[in-house]
Amino acid sequence: MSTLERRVKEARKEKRKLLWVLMDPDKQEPEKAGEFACTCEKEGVDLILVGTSLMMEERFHETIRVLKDLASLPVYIFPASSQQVSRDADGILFLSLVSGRNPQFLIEEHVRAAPLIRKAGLDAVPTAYLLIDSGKVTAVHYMSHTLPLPRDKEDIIAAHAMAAEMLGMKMIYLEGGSGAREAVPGALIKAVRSSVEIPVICGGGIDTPEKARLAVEAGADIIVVGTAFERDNRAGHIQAFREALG
Ligand code: 1GP
Repeated sequence: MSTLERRVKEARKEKRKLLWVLMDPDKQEPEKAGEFACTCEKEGVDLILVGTSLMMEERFHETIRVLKDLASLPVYIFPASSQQVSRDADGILFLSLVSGRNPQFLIEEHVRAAPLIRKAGLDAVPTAYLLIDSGKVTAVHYMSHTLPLPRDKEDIIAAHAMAAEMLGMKMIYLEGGSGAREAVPGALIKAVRSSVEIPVICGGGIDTPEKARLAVEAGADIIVVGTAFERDNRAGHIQAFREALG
């Protein structure tokens, strides 16, 4: 079992919901990201994900280094491609875009990344990534050349989650896409939660503490927030999300 799975398992046993923050190296300087990580740590954030759908700046590695230097939170890569592997991170969500049918994100990038991940000694967590339609074309929808799952087709989405669990994946990531207009609906989170045993991560468009609360009440174990903290990264704002998770 990976280190991250063990941590999440413990939290679930204690009925503690987790708050993960997504940092995009394209959107801020490494030093700023480092300062923000320190605030996150003080406010009870559990983990930092680092990822970007394009990598327009050359500061992916530098950002991870600074985050690890300045804060002691675990830093995991949330990769968009096999080029996003850094030996300074603690681990990586080894994502399969199972909502789509593009072999590049079902096996191709994995084959390219696997030797690099092994060499870097990263904690790799096989994670099923399910992109859910959120009312607009998001970066991941466009860049991955895959169709998101229709948000009202709970049975089809639950079947994807079941298949991922049967294939041995260790977490489900229900994703509305960064900056999604609408977060993943509670009824859908419930449907997935009741279909699988493995932890459910939920992100995309969770831009208020209320939305975070609704997602965990519906059964999400982990909430990922990115855009809302890019807009306002003050301690009080993070605290409000933390409190919403109970
Ligand atoms: C994106 O789920 C994450 O992959 C975070 O989404 O930026 O909308 O918070 P937001």
